[in-house]
Amino acid sequence: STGSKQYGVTPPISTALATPAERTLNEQLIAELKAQGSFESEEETKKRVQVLALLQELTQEFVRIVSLRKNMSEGMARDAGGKIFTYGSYRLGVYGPGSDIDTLVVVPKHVSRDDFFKVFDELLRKRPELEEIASVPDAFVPIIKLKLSGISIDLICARLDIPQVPLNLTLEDKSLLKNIDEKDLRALNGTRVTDEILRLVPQPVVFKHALRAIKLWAQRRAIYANVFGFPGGVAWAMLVARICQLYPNAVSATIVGKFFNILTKWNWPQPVLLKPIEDGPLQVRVWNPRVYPQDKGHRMPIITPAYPSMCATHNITASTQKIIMQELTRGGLTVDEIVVGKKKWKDFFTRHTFFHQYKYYLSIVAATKGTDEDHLKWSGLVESKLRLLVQKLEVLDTIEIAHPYTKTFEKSHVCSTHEEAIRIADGEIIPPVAATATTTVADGEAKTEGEGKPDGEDATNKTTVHTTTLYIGLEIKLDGANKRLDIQWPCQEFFETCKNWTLYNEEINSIFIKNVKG
Ligand code: 3AT
Ligand code: MN
Ligand code: MN
Repeated sequence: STGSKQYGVTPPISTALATPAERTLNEQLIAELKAQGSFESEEETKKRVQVLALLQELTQEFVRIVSLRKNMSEGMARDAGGKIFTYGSYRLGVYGPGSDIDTLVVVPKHVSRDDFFKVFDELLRKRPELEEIASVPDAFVPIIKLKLSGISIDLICARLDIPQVPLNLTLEDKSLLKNIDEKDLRALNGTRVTDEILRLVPQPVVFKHALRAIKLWAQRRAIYANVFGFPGGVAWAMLVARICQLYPNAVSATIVGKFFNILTKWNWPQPVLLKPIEDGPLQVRVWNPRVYPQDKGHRMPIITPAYPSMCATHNITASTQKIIMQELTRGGLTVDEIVVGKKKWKDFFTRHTFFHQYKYYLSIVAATKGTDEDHLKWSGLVESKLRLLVQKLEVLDTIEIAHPYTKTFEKSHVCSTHEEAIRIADGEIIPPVAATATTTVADGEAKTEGEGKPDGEDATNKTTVHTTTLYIGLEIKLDGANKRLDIQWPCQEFFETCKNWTLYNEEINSIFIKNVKG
């Protein structure tokens, strides 16, 4: 039992301990998660701990070197400290064999982000464990992506307005956010939110196993993707955390059952909160639907617990809300059948049927005649705008649901003639990214198929065209006055939005939309 402390903004619904039947169901759930490959081996986890220990050592070395260069004494330079924190799936305890470690380096005020990209970068490059490294100092959140001993690391840095960063520092105190810039604030946010979520759940292990189950379920049902208008990892984590607060003594399998029970009946747009929203010392916006019309428009608000609180689900549209609600209903019914012994947990994780569900699909293709890097930027832009197309489609009288698929299909074509390249980039030749490809695509990541590295030896005379294809399933209602489906206008507007991108170059970037029958 978890005692009498109240977690969350209301008292619990039930403080009952698990029954023997619930314990059995819970063991079966964890066995199924194991069978599905959700957990990595103890050995691999040990390696993560070692890599993190190395990163902690390098962080202190980094701060020491920079401090000495600023004329501090050896003693002061050591005391300046430096500490790493984690966020993302590793911190939440829901990482699998392929997960990265999302790591934050916190440094005192005399160490700059510039130092991070020069001095820390250099220290990393000297390490024999280093396998890959790529710095992106001008990103929204500046980042060094690297691989150490086979483990991918997303490394970000935050500078605090304090002279020393000791090993016992926590990031809980919001006054630490004073006098730091926006990039530092963003870098701190991931850890502050995950730490707070973990502090706000009564039994972290119960939370972690339940979240693993919900995360795998959401991925299999193709409703895990923040950019495309579904909840992302942090939002799913907060939903599970809220259920844990309401049933503080339950086991994970019970939490999963209650998850559907509560969320299918939730009075949206009432927000899901893990604690009361706090005011703070900064001139930054805190989510507040009474003040901001934009916030009032959020359909399924799930609010981050750390100051400054934000809505993690502002991307949800009318269509994606319907799809999420349908999936919550299906999930709930499946768990009910599992409880009475009619189904197994395996059935709960059954894959979606997106490509068999609709009569009409749109395929949206972003193409680049250029390098991988050129294409990554253009396809990223188009992906980030897809939900705007969804919103323009779903308001039409003829469209009931515009359902965005949560994965992309990538292709590279080495064209022997310039004409061929132009025809592919203009959508005349539809690249062979048939909808059936989905059966070969694994969870989590988009799969790159096809011709392999285009920058081969005799690529000099050839033009490479990269394409990214996205899909939207359309549920249409043609009745009475609405006899014809006309999507000209939404598509045109979408093209214009994409082409308004500051880096858009009509010589290399193109976009087109095709109708595909189911
Ligand atoms: P994996 O187990 O790594 O697949 P994860 O939940 O850790 O799952 P990520 O490593 O992709 O997923 O992301 C971890 C966090 O980093 C989630 C979010 O707070 C932040 N993040 C990731 N991508 C972006 C992005 N493009 N913009 C802003 N924040 C991001
Ligand atoms: Mn991660
Ligand atoms: Mn990451």
